[in-house]
Amino acid sequence: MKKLFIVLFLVSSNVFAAEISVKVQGMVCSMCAQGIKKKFSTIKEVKGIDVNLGQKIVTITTEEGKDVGDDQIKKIITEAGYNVANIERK
Ligand SMILES: [Cu+2]
Repeated sequence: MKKLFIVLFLVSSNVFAAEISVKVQGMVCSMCAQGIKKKFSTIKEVKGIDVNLGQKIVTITTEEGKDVGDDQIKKIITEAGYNVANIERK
């Protein structure tokens, strides 16, 4: 029974919350990271945002059943002064 709950939890967390990995060119320091985090945190569909400066990857976790479109992601990052190299969804 315990196993079933774990399986259900894993399935539901994968189906409803999307994780979007965005490769961003031009991020060099923690100020860049903070600026990007701030911009994304104002979007209601965004549950969490993580910036990996070493790999230049911004990971966006969305609220359950919500999505942030590629166009919107590109717009935010471009307006902040950076370039989107790649967007990957899991
Ligand atoms: Cu910077």
